[in-house]
Amino acid sequence: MKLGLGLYRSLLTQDNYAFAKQAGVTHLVVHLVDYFKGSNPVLASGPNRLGWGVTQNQDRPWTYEDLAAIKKDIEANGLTWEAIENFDPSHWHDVLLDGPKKRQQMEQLKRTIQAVGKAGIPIMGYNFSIAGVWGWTKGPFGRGGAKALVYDESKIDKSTPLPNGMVWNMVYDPDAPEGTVAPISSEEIWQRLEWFLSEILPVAEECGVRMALHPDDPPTDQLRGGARLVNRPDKYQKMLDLVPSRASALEFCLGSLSEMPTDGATLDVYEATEKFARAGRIAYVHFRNVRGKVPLYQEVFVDEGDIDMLRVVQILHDTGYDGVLIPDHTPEMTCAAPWHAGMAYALGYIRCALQAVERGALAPVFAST
Ligand SMILES: [Mn+2]
Repeated sequence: MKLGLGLYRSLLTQDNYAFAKQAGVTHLVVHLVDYFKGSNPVLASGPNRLGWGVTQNQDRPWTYEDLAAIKKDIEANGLTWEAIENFDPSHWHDVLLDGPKKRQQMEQLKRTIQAVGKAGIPIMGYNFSIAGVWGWTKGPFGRGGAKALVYDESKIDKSTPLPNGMVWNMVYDPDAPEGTVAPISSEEIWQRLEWFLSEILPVAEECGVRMALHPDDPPTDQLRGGARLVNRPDKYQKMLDLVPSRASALEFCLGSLSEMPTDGATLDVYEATEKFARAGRIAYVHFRNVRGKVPLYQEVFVDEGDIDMLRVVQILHDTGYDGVLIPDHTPEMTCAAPWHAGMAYALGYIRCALQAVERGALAPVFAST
């Protein structure tokens, strides 16, 4: 197994490459989504009107040259580019929303996957979600007052409609007419995913790129009027069965899996890890811990929380998983570099866990091993 770190494009700097290597990281997962935290009063009006911000890549698809230049930079710094974390919402909003540009955007996504393959990036992560990551609060809720995220449904209206011009908790069209996105049923969202997969997977197969689906974060039944997709561990299998392809894989988020309610689920987080690792379907792992489940949970440091992370590492090891683990997100620590300190803490923990499992120092999980 390999130690990785997720970095936004804006964080691809010499200092951060050095930081990663100093922590023992060999592989990077890059989040290429650029966004602008604007101060436009119209956009900012109303609760969560702006979300993460305004996407900045309208009509500017990623080209092979863009990707090759980033890859060259990463490799010149002694690291390997393992995966792209997500599509940019401005590149596929109408694929998600079944809007008028969906076919045009789909064709461009195929060209993007061809560029990803040509650049030699083995994995394209994606999160097929209308609302995106929404509804949480960030504050000093973590151990020792660390800044961490809490999702508490008693404090929000999870049905708050999504404004026009917004998807995936980002604004893709600041000039969209007033109004909100119509509610989307579970059947509808699964149909949209099926169409997307049937279009993209043959291209991905051809280009040697694995498409890796992130589950819902938060894994609610619906959010902002849109039904969710993978909000139980079992629904990963439903996704894989929807359009069978060797290019279809999982962005395996332990935190999101642990946040899922247990009703209607036949797999827990350990069983899901075993099942999908044995099947060779895990493209890479988001290695983070959490306390609680929908409707109330909190993100915590990797060494506390509901998941026995060492047991997960043992399962991954015993089932032959050989991919990358990244910390995903972590609580931020009180110091001059809160994000870096949180990441360094998680990376150190994961590195220790990997060394321990490799020398047989962890308690066995399976009787036969
Ligand atoms: Mn995740």
